[in-house]
Amino acid sequence: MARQRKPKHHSGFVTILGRPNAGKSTLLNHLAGTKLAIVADKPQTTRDAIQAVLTLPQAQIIFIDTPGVHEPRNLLNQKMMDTVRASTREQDLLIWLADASLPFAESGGDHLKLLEGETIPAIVVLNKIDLLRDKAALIPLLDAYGKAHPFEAFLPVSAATGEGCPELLNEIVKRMPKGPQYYPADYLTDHPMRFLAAELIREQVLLSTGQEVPHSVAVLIEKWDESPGRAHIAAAIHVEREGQKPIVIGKGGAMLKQIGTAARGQIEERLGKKVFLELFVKVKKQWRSSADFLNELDSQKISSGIES
Ligand SMILES: Nc1nc2c(ncn2[C@@H]2O[C@H](COP(=O)(O)OP(=O)(O)OP(=O)(O)O)[C@@H](O)[C@H]2O)c(=O)[nH]1
Ligand SMILES: [Mg+2]
Repeated sequence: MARQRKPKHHSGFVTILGRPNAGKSTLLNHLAGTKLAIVADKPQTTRDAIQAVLTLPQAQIIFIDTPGVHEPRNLLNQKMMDTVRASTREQDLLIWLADASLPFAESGGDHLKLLEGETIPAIVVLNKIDLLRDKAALIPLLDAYGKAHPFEAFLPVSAATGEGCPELLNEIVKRMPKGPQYYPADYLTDHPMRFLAAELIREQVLLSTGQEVPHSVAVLIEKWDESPGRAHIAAAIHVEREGQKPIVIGKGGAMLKQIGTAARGQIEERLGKKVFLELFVKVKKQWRSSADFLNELDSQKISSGIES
């Protein structure tokens, strides 16, 4: 890890927290200028802490996207909440991201106990302002957040359109301590390509299936053969119940084909080479409560990170 000290250079770690679906991953991707975290209109899409390193001439910011704050119901959920709590430690700034189109409690107000006693500076970012017909709707939210925690700043944004994001980035950079450039300028994330590929496949399953499948899906890469011009990847999409298998496969395999085509395109773009992607659907009963299976999923996160 190259440490380059420049005069007046600032650097720091910024964690993005909030309820599921608030738009944390959308914001991370927007700030990083590239897609590193998957996005879906289903709650609990993100299951891990996802790092995105933004290198500016005067600062380097390491953003951390986290799973949505929720009440854990199984081992996977418990691990997700452990990840959330661990991601609040030793940070320079916490962003509490709230969906501004919802009332205070649903937007995240009910889960602010996570920040109780927290001494790390925190700001509130009200997202999805593109959905508001009248920006005056922000006033009661700002008032309620202001009363609930000593937040240092309040910013309205739309992570989808980018509105308010330059102002947000200014606020963040301003709050970063003086420090070195921790990573080379082309370094993007700590997770390996294998993890991102599995996530991109899972994203397509989430986007293609209804409410009955998302939480039950896990993707394991079973084969990864890369040559200079081509990659051969085989992945297993695990579901929890026999009944979910035909939903993911679709009529005559149509759904699985659609998932594969969309995921392959994105993996090819990231790898910069042709990809042959083989997908299988497997049933692993109650994998969300299996420590062994969750460890296997975790092992996909080990190895070197991605550079641009
Ligand atoms: N209209 C609008 N939709 C948004 C905006 N930001 C995110 N979304 C949508 O909100 C949904 C959830 O976005 P994510 O980025 O996956 O939310 P998240 O907070 O990471 O969710 P979890 O990973 O489940 O905790 C997706 O359908 C996004 O496209 C925004 O600014 N405006
Ligand atoms: Mg997310």
